[in-house]
Amino acid sequence: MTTKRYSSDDAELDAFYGDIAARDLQPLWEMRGLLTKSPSVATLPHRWDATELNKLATRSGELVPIDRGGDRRVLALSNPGLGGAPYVSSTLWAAVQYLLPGELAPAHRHSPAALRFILDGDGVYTVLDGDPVTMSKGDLVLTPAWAFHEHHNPGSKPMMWLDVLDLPVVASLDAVFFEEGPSEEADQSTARRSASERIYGQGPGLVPVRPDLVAQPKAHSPLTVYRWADTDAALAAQLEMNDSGHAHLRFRDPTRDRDVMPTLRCEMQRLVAGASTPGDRQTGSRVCAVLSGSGRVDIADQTFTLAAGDIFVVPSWATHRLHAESDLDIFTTSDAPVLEALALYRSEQVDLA
Ligand code: GTQ
Ligand code: FE2
Repeated sequence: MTTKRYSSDDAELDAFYGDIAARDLQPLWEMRGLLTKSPSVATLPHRWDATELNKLATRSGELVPIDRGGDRRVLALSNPGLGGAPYVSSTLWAAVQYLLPGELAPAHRHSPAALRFILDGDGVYTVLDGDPVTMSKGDLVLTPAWAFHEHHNPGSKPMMWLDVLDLPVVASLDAVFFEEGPSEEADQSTARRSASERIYGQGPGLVPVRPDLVAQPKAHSPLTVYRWADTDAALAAQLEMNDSGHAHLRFRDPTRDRDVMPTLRCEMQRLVAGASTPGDRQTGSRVCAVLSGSGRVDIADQTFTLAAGDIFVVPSWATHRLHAESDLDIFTTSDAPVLEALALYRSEQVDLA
């Protein structure tokens, strides 16, 4: 018997509770907080400060060789509400990864999907199933589930970036698989543009017809990198089209009506100085990162100041509102496609003072 034993002041009922516990059974009628009116969420609103993240990542580079633990030098953002779990929310892993000049984080693949958002710097390239993709400030790089990936820093300066994975979702479904890659010396070629971009990222609405270039249908976008120049232009163009001072766009699979990956939604927002977003809340959790600018975010009953490089988490169903002090660019990723696929997605605007 390892299950919880309920107790009662009534001796007969108490004996009954002993007997059912001995058979690994529990009485629903004694349970509280199972079917709550609205989500009961352990994940807490939290913001990690850019200056601290940079300092601590730099120290990890001085102290820890790349080959210790998963061949990645990664600091996981651990949500203070999750009892020490290395998860930024109940459904998302978020981390900063740090790679020194000359280092290689060797190839592996896993069933959890990942993405990288580059908050600063350049010089690193990642190889996705053989396709080298350079990483620079503002770029979004996908690492779809089960794609081999390795990171190279052939440059002269260290680089840090944000990783987000759907690991807690996949782990809770007992579906984590991992495999090391072939250990032969990796291809050092740094193609200026990945094959993925040359085939699927050449222009809006343009897709290949030649059968030798059309990608096999996969569960994710065939475009694996979304360049900052394109995102920046799209945000600027939206701002020209309305006077709200708020641009908001979503990264999509260019060939199908869906998000970039089956478990992760990616969006970018720009607020001009002085602008605010309408308040909102949604089921599922969001991880946001400040690419540039300053301001603040209200999450539930807390307010956090925001500066470039800060990373914060918005728990499920927590109200959320952004305010820009200077022009503010914010990347957001969430588990929304998972909730949508299961018909559990809810969102609404909320009037916040
Ligand atoms: O870069 O391959 O933050 O496998 C966590 C797990 C990064 C990676 C993480 C990973 C990686
Ligand atoms: Fe990985």
